Amino acid sequence: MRTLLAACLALLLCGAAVGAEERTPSPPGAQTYIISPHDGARVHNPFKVQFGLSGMGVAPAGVRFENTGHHHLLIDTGVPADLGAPLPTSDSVRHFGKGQTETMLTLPPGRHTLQLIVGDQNHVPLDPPVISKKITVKVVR
Ligand SMILES: [Cu+2]
Repeated sequence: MRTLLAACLALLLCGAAVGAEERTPSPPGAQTYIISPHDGARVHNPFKVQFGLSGMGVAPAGVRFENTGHHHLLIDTGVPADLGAPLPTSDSVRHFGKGQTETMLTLPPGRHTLQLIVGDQNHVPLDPPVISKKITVKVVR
C-alpha cells in the first residue's frame, strides 16, 4: 500500500513536471508552406498571402484536436528562439486563431520576409516544429 501511494505520488509529480513543458507532437511529415505569393514576387498593396498545410489539419485556437494547429505568419522576423512558449502577438507575429488559411497584407514598400509556423491550441509551436521556408517579397507600392 505504501509503495502504491509512493508510486502514485511520483507519477503525479512527474506528470505535472512533464505537463509544464509538454509540446503538442506534430504528425510525421507535416509541412506548411506559403502557396502565394511565390518567393521573390513583386507585389502591390494590399496583397493576399495563402497558407498551405499538408499532413495535418487546421483547427481554431482553443480547440484541442489531434494533429491540428493554426497558422502564424512571421513578417520580417525569424522563428522565436524559445519554441516551448506561446508565440507572442505583434505586428510581426500574426495569429490566425480562427483557422484562417489566407490573409490580406499591406506592408511598406520594399523587401519583406514572410514565414509560417504552426501553433497548437495554446499558440505553442508543435514538436518537431512545423515551419515553412522563409520567402522574400518586394512590395512595389
Ligand atoms: Cu496563435
